[in-house]
Amino acid sequence: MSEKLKGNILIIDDTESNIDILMEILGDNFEIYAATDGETGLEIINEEDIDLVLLDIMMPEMDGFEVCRKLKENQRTEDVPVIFITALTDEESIEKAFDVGGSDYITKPFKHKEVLARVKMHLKLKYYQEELKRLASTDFLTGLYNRRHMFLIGNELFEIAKRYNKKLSIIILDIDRFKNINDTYGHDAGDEALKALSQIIIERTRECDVPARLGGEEFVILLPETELEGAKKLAEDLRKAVEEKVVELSDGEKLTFTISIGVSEINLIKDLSFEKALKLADKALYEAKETGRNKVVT
Ligand code: GH3
Ligand code: MG
Ligand code: MG
Ligand code: MG
Repeated sequence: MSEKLKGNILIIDDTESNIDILMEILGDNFEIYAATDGETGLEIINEEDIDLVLLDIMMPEMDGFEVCRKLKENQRTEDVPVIFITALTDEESIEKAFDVGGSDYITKPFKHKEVLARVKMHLKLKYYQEELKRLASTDFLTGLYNRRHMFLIGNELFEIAKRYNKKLSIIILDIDRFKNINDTYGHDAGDEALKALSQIIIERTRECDVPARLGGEEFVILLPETELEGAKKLAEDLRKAVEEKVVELSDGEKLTFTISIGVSEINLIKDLSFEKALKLADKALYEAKETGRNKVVT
């Protein structure tokens, strides 16, 4: 990561002079937001992209413990680190601060360099945590989601679709005669084909779609709020785009290839699980392969 850490820091303290001092310590390195009461602080954190909170404990109306508790209950803000910064030095308060989800505890009067160092450390930790989370759900070669993430989200989307009677379609696709591509042009060329296909998928899917590489040369796209007709249209679009794509290899060779696609819409009554719905799409893919490849079957 870059040497200069960036981040948006929210200071919540009912004493304005405390805010001023903290701003002086942190203002050069970070974007600072400030609130003099918990309610306002929670509003800011819900509206802005806050990376870390410096939180006073003793405040009228809502104290810092309560603010932290509320912040940790909210899925949007639960991962934002909270550093308590307070005049309270008793053990019970320290224990409570960590119990309600605080990441650190600094007592007033504080040392300026220590505040800056701790803030930087917690921002770094947050960055690495996010990076780990991202890596755990990403396919390294293509940048699409990986198999693990697809199943995780697939099961979630399936439950949502069932509960709220929403549409959900599944596209499963596989490169035709991929073994021949590897055998003829080499494994690196095969990888280039996988990346080109992924790019085509990314360009044609929406923000809420879940495009994933299942493994090898097989891909799945989950399409929330999409009926079979819409999914079929996208599938046909992808098939054509791949057919027309010419991949330029590093040695100047030109590579073309095709894909076969199976499509299914989750039938809320018949299908009892996400896995079963996926199997239906897979059956359609198998049929596409059996009946000539480079086609879409539902
Ligand atoms: P079909 O049209 O029936 O799908 O035939 P196919 O040759 O595409 O299918 P098959 O399953 O026989 O071969 C898949 C090949 O994909 C075999 C394997 O070596 C190759 N493969 C799997 N993962 C990767 C990868 O990450 N990169 C490359 N270059 N090849 C891979
Ligand atoms: Mg106070
Ligand atoms: Mg194949
Ligand atoms: Mg395959």
